[in-house]
Amino acid sequence: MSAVDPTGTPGCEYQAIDIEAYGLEAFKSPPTIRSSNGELNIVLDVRYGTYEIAGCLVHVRSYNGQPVGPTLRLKPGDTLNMTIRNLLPPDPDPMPEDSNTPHHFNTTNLHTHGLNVDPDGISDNVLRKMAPGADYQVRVEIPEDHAPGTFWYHPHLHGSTAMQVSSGMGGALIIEGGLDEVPEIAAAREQTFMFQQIPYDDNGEIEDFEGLMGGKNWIGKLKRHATINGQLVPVITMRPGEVRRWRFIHGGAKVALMIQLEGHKLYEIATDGIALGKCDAWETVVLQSGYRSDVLVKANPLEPGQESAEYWLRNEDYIEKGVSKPGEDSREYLAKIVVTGPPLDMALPCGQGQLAGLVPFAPITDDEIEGTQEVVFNLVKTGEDQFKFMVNGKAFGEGGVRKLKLGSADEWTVSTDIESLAVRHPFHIHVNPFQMTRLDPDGNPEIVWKDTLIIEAGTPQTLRMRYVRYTGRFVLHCHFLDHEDLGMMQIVEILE
Ligand SMILES: [Cu+2]
Repeated sequence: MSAVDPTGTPGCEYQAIDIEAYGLEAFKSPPTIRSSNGELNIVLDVRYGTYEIAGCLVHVRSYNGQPVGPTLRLKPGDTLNMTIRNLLPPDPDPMPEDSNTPHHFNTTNLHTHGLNVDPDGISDNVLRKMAPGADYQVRVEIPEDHAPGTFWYHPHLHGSTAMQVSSGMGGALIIEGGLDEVPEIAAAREQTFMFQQIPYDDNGEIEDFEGLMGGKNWIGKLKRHATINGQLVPVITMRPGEVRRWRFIHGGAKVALMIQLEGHKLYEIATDGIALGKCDAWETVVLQSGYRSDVLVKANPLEPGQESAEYWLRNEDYIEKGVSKPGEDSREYLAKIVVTGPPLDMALPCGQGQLAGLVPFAPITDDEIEGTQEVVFNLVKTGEDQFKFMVNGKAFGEGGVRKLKLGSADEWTVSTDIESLAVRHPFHIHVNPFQMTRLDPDGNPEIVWKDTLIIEAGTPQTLRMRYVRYTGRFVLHCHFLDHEDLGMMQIVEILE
């Protein structure tokens, strides 16, 4: 298409998006599919979808032809049975000599991000390949005592991960229970936000890997706008005093979201799906690619005589970087909250100790630590515009399987190599989450559980991880998914 139409398709130009013209419609949730009788059976089509984003008719790889996959809701003990029908055309490219050259954008697989499930066989096996033109079964057994929370699914095949996830292939995967049963939270309406950053070109396509590279491209050249469940700046209507539970998922490729709701605190109750055991009242919740955050929000009362009030859910990052100016570039705006109607007096479960019993894991104590693990992300310039992406000095496939012992726990140090190109990389590991210490909004240290964590250059992070339930091979990697396809990934193997 681009060969015959070098000027692009009308509506898809690289220009600031008018949210008044293309956004501000009522918030829509993706279709939701619930398990019943212990099973959730779903057919997921992997195919090109054609749909509109901000006046551009995009034509990109998708789940079911939609900008976001269906939300899957299961309970601990359930089985997720998926049939992945890969309806994409055959891969036109031969297998490259170096597997760290992005390739085979039409071959896929499936990862359940954040779940503690079997990484082998037809379960959460990211080493599987699902070539176009066939159906594939995925069967994920969720353990009876799995932590409830907000997780997500997306493709994870080395070579095509960034292309497919950037194109919008991802959906929420919710394990019910835990926080959901706290009376104040059960009473609150729940909404799931899949944040995406779809980097379509001026033809509405995503075919060029280079176009995915770098946050600068997204912010600078493309001028695209983050979407929520495929919508541009949706409108959420709440009653004064109403409490909502929002499940935030950063299903985007790259650029951080620094989320604020004007005039309101965001009461974080879970990080990467895992209950915090308290409410952290933040001004700003930072989401990096792959992160989740569950927050409660309580709508402000109206002033006497006031009929409604409007508040923007904003991305502070765009204002700080000076790329978005109110009234000119709308990218700071993520959603609009309209508070109207008769008041409600809903409670937040944020008093002393109300959520304390809900943390699903015991802290990993000093006594439990058996050994140490070190992860270093290296990004080395190898020539003009050529880089090598590595973990501990080795690109993916160059060897270096990390072996861990089932039932043990280690302390991990994760850093980025500042001798090479010092950039930040989000660390993500499959199968088992990790414990880390962060500062809460009052500046006091608190233990949280996560599966994805940004590692700033020059700031190593110390994490603790215990390896439970499953042996087998899986991966750790940088969750800038282009970096992953380019080699910043390592095989991990848990042995008896
Ligand atoms: Cu990286």
